[in-house]
Amino acid sequence: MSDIRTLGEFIVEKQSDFPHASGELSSLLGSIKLAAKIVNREINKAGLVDITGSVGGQNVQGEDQQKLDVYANDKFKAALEARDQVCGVASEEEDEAVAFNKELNRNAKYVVLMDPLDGSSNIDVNVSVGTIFSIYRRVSPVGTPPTEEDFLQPGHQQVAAGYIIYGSSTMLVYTTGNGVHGFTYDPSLGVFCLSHENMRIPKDGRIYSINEGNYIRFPLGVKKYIKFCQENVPEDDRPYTSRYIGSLVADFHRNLLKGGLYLYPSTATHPSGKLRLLYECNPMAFLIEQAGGLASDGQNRIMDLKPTELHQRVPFFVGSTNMVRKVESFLEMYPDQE
Ligand code: P6P
Repeated sequence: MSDIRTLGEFIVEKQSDFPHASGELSSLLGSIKLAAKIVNREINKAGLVDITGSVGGQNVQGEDQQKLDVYANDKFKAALEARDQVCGVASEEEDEAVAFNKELNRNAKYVVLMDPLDGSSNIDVNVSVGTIFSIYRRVSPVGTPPTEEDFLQPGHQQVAAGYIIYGSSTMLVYTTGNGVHGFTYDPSLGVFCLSHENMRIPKDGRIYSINEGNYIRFPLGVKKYIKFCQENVPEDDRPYTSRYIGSLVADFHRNLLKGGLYLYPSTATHPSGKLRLLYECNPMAFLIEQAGGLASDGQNRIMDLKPTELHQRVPFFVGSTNMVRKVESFLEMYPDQE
């Protein structure tokens, strides 16, 4: 029992690593932990009760909202509002940013951006889904409602980011800028236990994750990269393999552990790419850089992009350093859409 280090204990232990540690960020992370347990419980029984399937509504992305999307969004918002560390939230499921109007919340110094249930179209077929979160210190004056500028900060301003993957086991993986740490949920104890301290992604890998159904409209450089992977069977190593789950958190998590590259370039249906900069790409970029990898839009470091809109999309290439650099080199050599 003595070797179990819970997420709560670890956050407090590492609090001193965080500049101006005042316990507020620790408390904020604690609220995310609580919401994750609640959502995990519902996902694990989704097949048994009538909570899967669509609510009939659509979110700002024009995507059918699954009941669990709405449920997860509500639970994370409620947990964040209750702990008084957050003055507002932006979410894939909310058209506009949500300001928390209690006095204590207005005096809070953090904002949170989140995709409460990414990959939710996979719920009904029992494939792993995830929650993605990104935390910034507000730039508007404390004591006032949050402004758009609080939510449109570049990714390098993040103070923390992470995801929960609801898979064969449920894990919470986060960074506060001092490495990436993974915790596996033990439902019998009701705690997240440290299982992956200081996660590092291999500099190179043999797994590429892309929806090849969109091949015909990929940029030429991406087509050339896929051909390189398929034809470049290194003498001294394993050939490349294509692994695509269709759930960013699941593909990202596997590539983080084994080495690999996730690609979502511009396509016919998504000329700017599909992934959202603020609450998918930036948090994943923070995590991958803290784990020794890279995240790019094909030319630029994701975390250097200056956001202009809450739900803006960008092309997204994230994973092992050498693989990101390789696909960037092909995009530079062949910049045109073929
Ligand atoms: P496609 C889920 O909707 C998501 O945002 C990511 O989790 C996933 O990687 C991607 O979109 C899947 O998109 O177009 O391949 O179905």
